[in-house]
Amino acid sequence: MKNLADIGLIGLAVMGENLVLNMESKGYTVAVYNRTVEKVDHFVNGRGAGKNFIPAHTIEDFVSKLERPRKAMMLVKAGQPVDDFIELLIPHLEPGDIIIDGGNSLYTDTIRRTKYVESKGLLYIGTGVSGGEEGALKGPSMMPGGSPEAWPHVKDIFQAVAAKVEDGSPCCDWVGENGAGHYVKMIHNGIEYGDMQIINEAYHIMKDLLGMSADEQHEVFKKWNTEELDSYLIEITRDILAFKDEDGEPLVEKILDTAGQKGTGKWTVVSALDCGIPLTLIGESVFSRCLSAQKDLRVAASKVLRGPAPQFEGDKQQMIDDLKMALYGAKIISYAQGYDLMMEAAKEHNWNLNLGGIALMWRGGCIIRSVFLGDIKKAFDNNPNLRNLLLDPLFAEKISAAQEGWRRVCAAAISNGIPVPALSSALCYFDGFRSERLPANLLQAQRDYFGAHTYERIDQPRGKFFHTNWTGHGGDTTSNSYVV
Ligand code: 2AM
Repeated sequence: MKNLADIGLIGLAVMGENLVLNMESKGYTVAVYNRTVEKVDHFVNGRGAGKNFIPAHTIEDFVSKLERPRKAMMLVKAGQPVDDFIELLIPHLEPGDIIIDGGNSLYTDTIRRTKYVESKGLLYIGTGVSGGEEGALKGPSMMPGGSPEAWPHVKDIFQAVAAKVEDGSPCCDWVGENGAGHYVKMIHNGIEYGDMQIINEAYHIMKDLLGMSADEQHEVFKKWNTEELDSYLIEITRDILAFKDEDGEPLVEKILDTAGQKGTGKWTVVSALDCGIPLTLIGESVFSRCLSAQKDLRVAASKVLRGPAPQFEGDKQQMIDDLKMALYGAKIISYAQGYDLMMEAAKEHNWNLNLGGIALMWRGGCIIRSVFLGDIKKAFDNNPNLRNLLLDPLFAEKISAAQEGWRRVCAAAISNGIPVPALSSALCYFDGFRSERLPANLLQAQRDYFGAHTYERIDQPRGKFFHTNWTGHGGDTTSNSYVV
């Protein structure tokens, strides 16, 4: 075993243990440290026994075991513990050494920390790590951002441990400056909310409108997983639907219908609101979880509020095929919206985002991994300046082909009283996005009427503003000349 480690890791919880076992299995020597120091010995004498791990019992000891430039990675609880470890590490590091945060940090914290660590002459990386415990061990998706000079020093290690797609490409590449890696990880989680929500809506329709059993639904998901919807989330849904409780009944039907959330979906939507980007599908997905959590209120409401009793009279197989199209169309919208947000955030934060690379990073190893992401990578390879995914010729053709069935699904759900907030709002977005003219002319008139907010005219150059005295008794003062 080498005397010095290629990289060191602080934080031996399950994710940390699995990630270092993964690194070691790729030929790297790893120094390990943990706040509760007994865990270090427990690990090196347990799962790490006989392997190339160097145990450290103090931070000073840990740093002294690292090869230069030192790479000190943390996988600790997000928040204050990350700042605390940065403070503990800094006095022992030298210029050019690298601090890496692989936890679930909020990107604004990573922006702040990058600036701070760089001000001390050191380099910083904040990396999203997705794929859970199993991913950490067998190959996660990794999304690193931070100080660009740090990337060449960790590239080989990160790409060695990351998941690989069929052609061997690693699901890890440089994302961009400061908080870009953690931002992209946050968007990944938001997209995960959306992918899950549209699958849930399809399940709801199969169950309550088409009257399908869990076994029948299982068969549909099984087939879908061999086609263009092939993805991890379709795969696990297939398996969940087949899973029986002890009494032989589907377990899924015995689970209480109140969704939890840890906040990453919410933060994605908050960022979309801040950036002014219509991220409608993910927004609806977050709100759907909120509505599901109001269980007691819904139970009370169900006793007083009536809607149509679902009744399906069409061709069942046609509706199942339509559902696939609805999922596919909505998925294109969700990713188009997610990319739109990433592009806007990149502008605001001055990130040189690697857009095609992001699709490849999500292609394997993480929760949203899917065949679909390969097409997104191709779209950005074909046109690195693609302004919106819906303008890519392939996606434009695919969404166009999906819309007929997708519209039938939404119409059937709405007329039968089955909520499809994500599928339908995505369709509304599609119709809005492809509209040369929206009714916002009336909106501008209303704003000008009550608040003298002014408007532009279609027969005058952009940037020239008008105000009308709509009632005949308002003045000529516009809201540009006074602040209410
Ligand atoms: P522990 O084993 O000493 O609890 C995941 O919880 C990881 O984050 C663990 O390695 C845990 O260390 C560490 N962690 C949690 N809270 C911490 C804190 N306040 N300070 C330092 N490390 C912490």
